[in-house]
Amino acid sequence: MELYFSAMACSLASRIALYEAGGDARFIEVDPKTKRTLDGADYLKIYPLGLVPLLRLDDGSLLSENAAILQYIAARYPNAELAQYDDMQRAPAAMAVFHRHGIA
Ligand SMILES: N[C@@H](CCC(=O)N[C@@H](CS)C(=O)NCC(=O)O)C(=O)O
Repeated sequence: MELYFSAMACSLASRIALYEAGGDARFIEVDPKTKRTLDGADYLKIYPLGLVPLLRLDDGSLLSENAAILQYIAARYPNAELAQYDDMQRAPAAMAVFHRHGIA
């Protein structure tokens, strides 16, 4: 799995979650101005919107949006206890994530 991120950007949330979960991920930095990764790859060919974060799963699927990536990481690594699975605890956590990212 690979997480595309930029320094000092909102992708830090997904990066921290992956660290906390102990996920086996490669972290690939994207320069937000040039839209190139540090090894020179054209990020726009990977993700035409050019935004971070972007998570590439081992099967090649791409996930964007912090709110979606955070939920994916929490579900994939339940032992890290990043999310609550009781309905009345999960709903307020979802509200916090969606509000934080301007969805609600
Ligand atoms: N709603 C998206 C926002 C993604 C986003 O806007 N990322 C910013 C960094 S915080 C970005 O890639 N900006 C580069 C640009 O606008 O060119 C999310 O939460 O993942």
